[in-house]
Amino acid sequence: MSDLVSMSLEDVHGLTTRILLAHGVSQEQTRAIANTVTNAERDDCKSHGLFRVPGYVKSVVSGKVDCSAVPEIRDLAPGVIQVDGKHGFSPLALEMGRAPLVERARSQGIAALAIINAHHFAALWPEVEPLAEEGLAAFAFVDSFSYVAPAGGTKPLYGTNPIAFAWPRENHPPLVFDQATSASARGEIQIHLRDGKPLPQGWAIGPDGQPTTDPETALAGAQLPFGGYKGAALSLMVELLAGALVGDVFSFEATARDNQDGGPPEGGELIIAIDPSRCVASGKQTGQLARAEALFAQVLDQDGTRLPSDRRYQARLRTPTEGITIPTSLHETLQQLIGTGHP
Ligand code: NDP
Ligand code: PYC
Repeated sequence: MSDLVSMSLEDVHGLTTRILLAHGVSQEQTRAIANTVTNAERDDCKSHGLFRVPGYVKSVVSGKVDCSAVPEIRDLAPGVIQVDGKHGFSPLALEMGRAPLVERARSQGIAALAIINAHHFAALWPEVEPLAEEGLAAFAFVDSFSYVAPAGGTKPLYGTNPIAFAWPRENHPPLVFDQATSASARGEIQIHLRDGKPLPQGWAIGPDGQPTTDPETALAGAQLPFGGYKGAALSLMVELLAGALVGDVFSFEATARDNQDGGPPEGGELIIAIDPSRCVASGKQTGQLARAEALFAQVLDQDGTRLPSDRRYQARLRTPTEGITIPTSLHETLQQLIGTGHP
């Protein structure tokens, strides 16, 4: 039997939907998660696609997440909107906050969306790419569980805390980067464990504080920030923005209050959107987007380069017709989740 199962994107969406509905997740939460999972598979983001569905289910079965939650939007200031996820999953909260954020960024020049009380288990580019499609530059920050040692330390404290950024382009999809502030996402280590592969050097240390390439030892120990103290400083910043600033938890607090069901952490998130046309004096437009294109051209002029997000966009061209593959073991797990309604 092949180690891989082929699926169309429609299959991905349908399977995710059936599993979540079978576990009592509301129609609206299900739709938003199924879109997020399908888009991750479409863009070949394997650590945050179907791989995450068993975790979503675990958090429903354990009662950690309110799978019928209806997020609530609050107006905190002319340029600040809050969406309270009401202890549900984050994709619906994000979806509900997007249009008001765009409207405020256009009217104020810059605006922020603070999401609180939401369980985030996804890639971060879906936060910013649609904003750049609306002509805005955007940042997003989210914290998670304590996985990463601070620079010089050996015990997990920070989350893997990704940062995403998007820039609008004319005649191209947006430029987007989305990266953990750790040397790797947690999901990448879990996938190495599943696939029986050693980790690259520099991703983690074991509980004894010594470097390790063994995924199991790494998961029991601590992940390392990327680039030493520089990545650690960015991770600290994410804790402050997605935790303290929006009035939600730090990663170590999310860990302390979690029930260890293997599902997503609950916490906060900050998204900032900026309207480029409001950042220069009227009548003094500098052709910001055209200038950016000149920079991108210089990057691409050098052999061996590519722009961040190009790999995803290449996958996006391919997968609607060619479909995707997942490991047979994951496919079996997912099939069981429809049949039994249990993880
Ligand atoms: P990667 O290191 O795989 O990629 C980071 C970024 O660098 C991407 O935008 C990628 O673009 C770009 N990139 C990669 N190679 C090149 C290159 N040669 N030239 C230019 N750009 C390049 O991501 P991570 O492992 O850090 O994170 C993986 C995912 O995990 C992310 O989506 C992140 O949001 C998610 N995550 C989620 C967390 C959460 O709490 N929800 C926590 C941590 C991570 P491209 O995509 O096109 O390859
Ligand atoms: O892959 O590091 C990760 C992660 C944490 C929460 C969701 N994904």
